[in-house]
Amino acid sequence: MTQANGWHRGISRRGFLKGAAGVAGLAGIGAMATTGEWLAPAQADEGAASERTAFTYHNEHCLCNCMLKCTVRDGRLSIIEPRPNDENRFHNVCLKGISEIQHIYGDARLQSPLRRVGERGSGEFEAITWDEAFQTIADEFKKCQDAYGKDSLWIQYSTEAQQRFTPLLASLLGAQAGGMNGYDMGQGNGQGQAFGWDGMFAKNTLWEWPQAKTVLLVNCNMLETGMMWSRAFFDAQKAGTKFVCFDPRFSATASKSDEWVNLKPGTDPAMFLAFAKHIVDNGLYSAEHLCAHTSFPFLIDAETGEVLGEMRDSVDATTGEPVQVKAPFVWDESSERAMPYDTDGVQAALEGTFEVDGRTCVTEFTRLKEDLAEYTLDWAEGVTGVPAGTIARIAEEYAEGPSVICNGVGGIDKVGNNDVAGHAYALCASLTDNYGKRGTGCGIYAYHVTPYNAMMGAWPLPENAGAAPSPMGFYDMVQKSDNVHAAMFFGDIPTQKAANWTKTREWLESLDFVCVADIYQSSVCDYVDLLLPVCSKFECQDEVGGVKNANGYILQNQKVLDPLFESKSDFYIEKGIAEAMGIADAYPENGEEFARALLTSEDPQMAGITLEKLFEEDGAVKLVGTEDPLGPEVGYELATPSGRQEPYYENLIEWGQAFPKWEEPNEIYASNPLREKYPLAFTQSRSRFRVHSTYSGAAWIQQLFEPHIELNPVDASSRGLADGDQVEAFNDRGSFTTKLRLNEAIQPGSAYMAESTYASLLDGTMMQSVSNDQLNERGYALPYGPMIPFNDTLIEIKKAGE
Ligand SMILES: Nc1nc2c(c(=O)[nH]1)N[C@H]1C(S)=C(S)[C@@H](COP(=O)(O)OP(=O)(O)OC[C@H]3O[C@@H](n4cnc5c(=O)[nH]c(N)nc54)[C@H](O)[C@@H]3O)O[C@H]1N2
Ligand SMILES: Nc1nc2c(c(=O)[nH]1)N[C@H]1C(S)=C(S)[C@@H](COP(=O)(O)OP(=O)(O)OC[C@H]3O[C@@H](n4cnc5c(=O)[nH]c(N)nc54)[C@H](O)[C@@H]3O)O[C@H]1N2
Ligand code: SF4
Ligand SMILES: [Mo]
Repeated sequence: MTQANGWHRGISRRGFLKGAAGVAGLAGIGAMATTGEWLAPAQADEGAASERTAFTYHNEHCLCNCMLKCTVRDGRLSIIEPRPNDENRFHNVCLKGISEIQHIYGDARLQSPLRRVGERGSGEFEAITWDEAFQTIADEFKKCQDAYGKDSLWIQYSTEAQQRFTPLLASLLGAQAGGMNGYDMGQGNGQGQAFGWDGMFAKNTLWEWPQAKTVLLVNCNMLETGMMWSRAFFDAQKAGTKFVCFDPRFSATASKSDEWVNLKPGTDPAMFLAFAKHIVDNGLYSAEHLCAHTSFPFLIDAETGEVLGEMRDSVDATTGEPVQVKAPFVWDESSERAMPYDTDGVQAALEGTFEVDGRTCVTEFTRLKEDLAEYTLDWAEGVTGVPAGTIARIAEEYAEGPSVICNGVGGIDKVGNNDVAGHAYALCASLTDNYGKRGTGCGIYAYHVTPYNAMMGAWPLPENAGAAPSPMGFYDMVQKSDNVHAAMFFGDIPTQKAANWTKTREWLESLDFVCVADIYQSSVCDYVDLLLPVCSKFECQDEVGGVKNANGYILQNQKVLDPLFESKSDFYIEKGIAEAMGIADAYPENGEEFARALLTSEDPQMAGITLEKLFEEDGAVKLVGTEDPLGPEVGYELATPSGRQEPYYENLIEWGQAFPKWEEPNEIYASNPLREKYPLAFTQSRSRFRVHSTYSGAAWIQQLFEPHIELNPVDASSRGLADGDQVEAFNDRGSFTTKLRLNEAIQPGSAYMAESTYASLLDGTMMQSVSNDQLNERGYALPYGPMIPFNDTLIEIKKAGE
């Protein structure tokens, strides 16, 4: 494992250590340089060695939040195992968790504060003291905000970097703290409106799958991406639930499902539009359900699509402000006139054309039938590559119910037409009465393990504190002009939260100052001015390093070890900067004071959960009153304006998407002339061996999983490529180099890679160089904004160096 040396380009790690000599907190650094130096003696010393245990939680971003019991022997973290738990569902650990006993001591750690001495991108740094680092940051932040205003500073956290204490610095400095994410809400953008969602997840949980007859897994590899919740899949399968996995790759989840539907990438909307047509054409719906619980009988202007109705006074649920809400009309069959849908005794017509006040109107259902006309089974076979008979059969099984559509957030979520897919799922669920009852549902389930969330307390900030609003997400900021002149990132945001690395790199170079705080030497490190070493979740300065709410518990991050090398926690890094800026008074004294503030809450679910109780109960206390793993039944009363399922989106008429309408992906569509140059649709998704880039530099994990791109053997042989070749993947945006692996599980005409890995493991290149950054304009009209079309990317592959 030569990563640290490779990355530092000739300045050896020993050189850094010498440079940093004399810095407080350096204790023990020489002795713990590599795993090899400590593992054998630590084992040999068993028994004689001092031993203690402590408890912490692990990663958020693998969506598992395992509770861990850690054994420290002779000052070394030596054993990681699941924290004993009566509830089997939460008694978990994976290989990544166990391997932390090597990873946290590994060469990929950032060890001391480093200041860039060469050009940006040269990777040349010198070690400096924490005092120097804090003063430099304070000076640069002040310079920037004095010259360009408070919002010219951008301070943003990766998800994984905000799992201990709430970040405060952006709020205290009035800096921008990051806008919309641009990922993971693509299908949700099209799905949520029908059911009045306010977030990413389905309203019920995956524990009720045994009550479903069929679960459709779409763009979802949950057996790797929600590993610990695999038991919900297998328990339901044992109980007789049929799992159908829609994936252009024979994924781990496809391999365990009852049926695998091998559709072409980016074609999910076509699949589900054909489902809807088949359901409607064959009467696989209950007219009674449609009239009672959905908007299908609502009247719309036949020409404009506008929903007819009367305006009523109401109150906005979030702001409490008075608002006017439209009460839609239906056609009452007994009186033969239009009237509000909620009129007592109204007999709504499901279909028909009517004259209302001189306007020709149709019901939403009548419009749906017209809109679906072209989406025949044969058409869908042509687009998706799945036989028409298979599409028809699965649509019938789904319609019979109770059925679930469980979408992940990979695949199409990162393709331009993602919201159309989500909208089409919602349409199918609503048509077939597969929403609102136990064993039914639609949305993100695979990581939705508990419906219970606690409202935790907060550290009180000065009255005028608050982050500046971010007018755009990171993905936009790197492309458009804005007022940002300096930035600080906790984690590897610049390489992950925008596609097309060349543009991001240019943007980074345009800044006056960039600082990154991370545990590991991620790909972005070479391109910044200052690097700060963060300690892992196993290390704390105080006895408590964080508290959080996950999996229906309050979890505690206890000190397992003192911070390794010269690292500090994110909290103490923020506080150090605040001290240098003269605003440290606004911070809690220490972790204990911060934790107590977060545990002070009016939420009855948190009654009696104190810091002492968390220590007594080994770092995890279940929220009060959350015994039922299924959660409350969703019911038909939804937070939509009418309280019904509303799959017709009046606000999207101007986009031609009132009902979902097939739209090609942005780049990977079959007839794109660019395919002649770049014939491979390139999907990136997650792997059980990593949490995004994390574990890229974990030596033990690397023995099992090296960075590589996968191709079907057919595509490899037509290019003269063999398994194990070093290859270059490229398009007009850029290129990267990696190892090729042949895999029959990959559809011909596509390429696959697990995101993300360090540039140092890709010969200094970046996978993000090729990804598509062209946003779909419609995204700005949708609740969660535009999505980055990472997977809507065409590439070609050749042998490296040719
Ligand atoms: N090309 C391409 N790009 C993608 C995707 C894709 O499919 N293709 N997927 C996108 C998706 S869905 C997501 S969610 C994002 C995720 O990408 P990120 O948001 O970057 O992922 P995270 O896991 O939140 O953060 C990982 C980073 O935080 C660091 N870190 C971990 N713990 C801590 C800590 O306690 N403190 C600090 N300071 N740092 C810490 C890790 O070392 C690593 O650098 O990537 C997106 N980018
Ligand atoms: N171990 C681990 N778990 C994680 C993470 C991690 O980094 N590591 N990250 C978490 C995060 S932030 C996210 S966003 C989730 C994502 O996890 P998932 O929601 O499971 O998404 P992916 O694994 O990206 O992709 C799911 C599947 O979609 C398939 N796919 C690709 N294109 C298409 C398509 O056009 N149509 C269909 N139907 N399928 C397609 C891919 O082959 C893949 O098997 O994972 C989370 N869980
Ligand atoms: S990385 Fe593994 S051990 Fe850690 S939280 Fe995720 S699933 Fe659990
Ligand atoms: Mo994600």
